[in-house]
Amino acid sequence: MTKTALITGVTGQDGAYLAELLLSKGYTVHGIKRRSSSFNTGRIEHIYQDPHETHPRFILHYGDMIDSTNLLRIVQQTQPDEIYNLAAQSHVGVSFETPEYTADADGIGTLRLLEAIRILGLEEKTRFYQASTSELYGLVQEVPQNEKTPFYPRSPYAAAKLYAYWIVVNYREAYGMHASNGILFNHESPLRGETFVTRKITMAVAAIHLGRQDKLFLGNLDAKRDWGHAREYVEGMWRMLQQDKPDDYVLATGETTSVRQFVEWAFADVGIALEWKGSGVDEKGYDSASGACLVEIDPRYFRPTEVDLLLGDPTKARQKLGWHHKTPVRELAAEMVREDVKHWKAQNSRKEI
Ligand code: NDP
Ligand code: GDR
Repeated sequence: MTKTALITGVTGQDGAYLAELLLSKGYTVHGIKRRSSSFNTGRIEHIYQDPHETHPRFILHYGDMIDSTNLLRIVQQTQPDEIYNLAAQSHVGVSFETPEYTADADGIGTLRLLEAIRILGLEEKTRFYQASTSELYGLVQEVPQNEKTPFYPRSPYAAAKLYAYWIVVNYREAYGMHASNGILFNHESPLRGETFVTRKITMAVAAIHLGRQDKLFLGNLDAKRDWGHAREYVEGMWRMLQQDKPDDYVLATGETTSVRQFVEWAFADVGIALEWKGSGVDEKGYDSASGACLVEIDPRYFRPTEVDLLLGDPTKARQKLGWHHKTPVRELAAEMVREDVKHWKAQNSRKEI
């Protein structure tokens, strides 16, 4: 029997990879997209199916995590076997500027979906995946971080996701729902949003290499993250929902890298050896060959409270789900730079037309 999945946040990085994966497994996939005045389906263009086709397997619905009437109706219409709740205001820095909205969409939005399942009497049928995050660990208390490490959120985003994490655990225990939290450490790809640090770096490095941009402005260079490849992480999400029992799992690589190191790698991939001079907000990165200043610090990108170090321990996922990451972070950086060079070249040739 074909399974039916509903993905919230289908237009995002993970939504696009997950939709592709589930379609390849024969699922019928429903996705929720937000109404926007500009085009927001670029990442799923390649799997888009005309709704006029007979029996389309990929179907989009307008919706929003802050509208429970709409979520209820979509769950009722689609009767999903699996819901993947990926929709969120997912930018940590932006959550300091839009804290109430972030709490509503990321925290209460999760409750709205769980309630939709309950109101419709789908507790037995519908399995639920929640996009939880390593940001829950926040202030470093223990390294590496695993499923038992205490949480200490350091942003409105992380506080909203903390509520979502616990309401998922509570609905699992209270109503016997098959609801699981994937505590995912950072995962990136050429589809990564352009304001997250890895993609911001690779886009800028590619643009500098092609002479389209002079300089890259960044915030905290010393933050360390456990970066994996998004395509591999969506496979882990799916595996969580195929288990007989719901549970919570960390997905991570078990390696951590500083923002500074990632910047050096990205420049090295276009043949530039970066040299740092100065300190604090006056630190700058120079092309060691030409002496040109390529990286500067802009304190605007500092966060009021920072998460200094994330390093995950994926042992439980390896043992119970048979999941492990494959792409080393160095290779991930190279792939992102390569794709962004192609991206800007395509823009150039479009300009010439
Ligand atoms: P993205 O920011 O790329 O995608 C977020 C998605 O949510 C987009 O489709 C966005 O729509 C949608 N969205 C935002 N607000 C709403 C709303 N109010 N109603 C409906 N849809 C909304 O995130 P990722 O794909 O990187 O991450 C997926 C999930 O996993 C998120 O919940 C994120 O917080 C979480 N996460 C991500 C990690 C990572 O490293 N990538 C690590 C751990 C957790 P639109 O395209 O219109 O903006
Ligand atoms: P993060 O990702 O906050 O870990 O959240 P992001 O890439 O935004 O930041 C990583 C680290 O880089 C530092 N940094 C900068 N960050 C951005 N965005 N822009 C800059 O210019 C910059 N300079 C330095 C940050 O301070 C931070 O320390 C991501 C999101 O996908 C969340 O949704 C997800 O839950 C977590 O990963 C796990």
